[in-house]
Amino acid sequence: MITLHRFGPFLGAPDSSPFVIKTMMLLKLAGLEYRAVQGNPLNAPLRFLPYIINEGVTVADSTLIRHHLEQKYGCDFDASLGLEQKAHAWAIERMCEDHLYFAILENRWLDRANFRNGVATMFGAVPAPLRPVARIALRRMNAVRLRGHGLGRLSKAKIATLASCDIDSLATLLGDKPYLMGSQPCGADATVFGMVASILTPPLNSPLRAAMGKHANLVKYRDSLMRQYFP
Ligand SMILES: N[C@@H](CCC(=O)N[C@@H](CS)C(=O)NCC(=O)O)C(=O)O
Repeated sequence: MITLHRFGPFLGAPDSSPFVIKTMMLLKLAGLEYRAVQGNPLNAPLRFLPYIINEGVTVADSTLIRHHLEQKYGCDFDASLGLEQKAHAWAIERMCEDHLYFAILENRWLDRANFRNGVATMFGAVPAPLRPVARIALRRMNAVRLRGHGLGRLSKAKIATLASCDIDSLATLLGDKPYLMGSQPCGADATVFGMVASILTPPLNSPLRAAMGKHANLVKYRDSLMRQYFP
């Protein structure tokens, strides 16, 4: 049995982390049963969620979890893709995880109202007296992470402009296909769905949500994959 350490459902989305949503979807695509438990990033191997424990083996990082599933269970998430499509899929994943994600992070953690109405409500696993300190510590940690990445050094307006380039590209790449690469879901759908659902679903006031909401195909994609994988 695979144990997935995750945060938990978040304002209508399957989890507060797009990387956890990605991992859940990969497990579903692979047809593998798993048990989801409340994770604590402070005890996690990389101080991040998700991580899994599978027959005594701990694997952290959603992409390394994917590699582990491929190696251990022989699942091929990209069986329907040619080499060039696999390269596109990888590039799209990197755009989402290493760029767009940081705009989500800024919007959720640094915007005061979104922080209060969103991630600040996710500290139920922390003992009540420690919650205020944990909130401040994690908010600071994410501010440092954003600055280290570089996106956090830009103004809110510039972050929104750059994130919109990602969002518009995703909409163009998806086109009118049911999945990112065609009529079959592939590994990158797990990443893209994680990001799209994380931006569109929580009712937070966000320029990213507004930009994505203008793309009917991304909204349809979120609705359709949500129905299929997270009914
Ligand atoms: N590269 C990692 C990124 C994971 C990540 O950034 N997780 C965030 C949540 S989205 C986290 O656990 N942050 C620590 C925290 O919120 O305390 C992956 O693919 O799993």
